[in-house]
Amino acid sequence: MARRRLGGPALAAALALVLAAGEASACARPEGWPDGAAIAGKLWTAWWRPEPAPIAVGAHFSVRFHLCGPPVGRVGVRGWMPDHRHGMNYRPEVTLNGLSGTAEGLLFHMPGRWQLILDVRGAAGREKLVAETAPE
Ligand SMILES: [Cu+2]
Repeated sequence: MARRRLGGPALAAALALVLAAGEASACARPEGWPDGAAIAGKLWTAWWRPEPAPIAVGAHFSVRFHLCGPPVGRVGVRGWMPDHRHGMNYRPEVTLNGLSGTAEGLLFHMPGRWQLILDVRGAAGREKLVAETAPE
């Protein structure tokens, strides 16, 4: 009977995947948040919520987010309408405080399907976290 040993780099990679999955699922909703949604990536998981909620067409809103994962150097936040292939007419300003942050000055100018995109960068890498949403 042939026996294969799982060891070395393969085992390390498998363990890293399991640990990453465990970390992502362990990313709890931030304390004090009444609601919010999570986007799970490979390196980071983000909780986010709009303020005010729900998002209204043609009205400015902010997005609060909290990330679980390795240290973050920069987070870009933008909106994208995949069906129309265009973004917003506004560039939000992001304030980052450790793994938490706020993006201000977002506006979805059309009804329909929008994606909220968090472009997260840190020493560990870069990841695009995409949430599906729609203004009411
Ligand atoms: Cu559009």
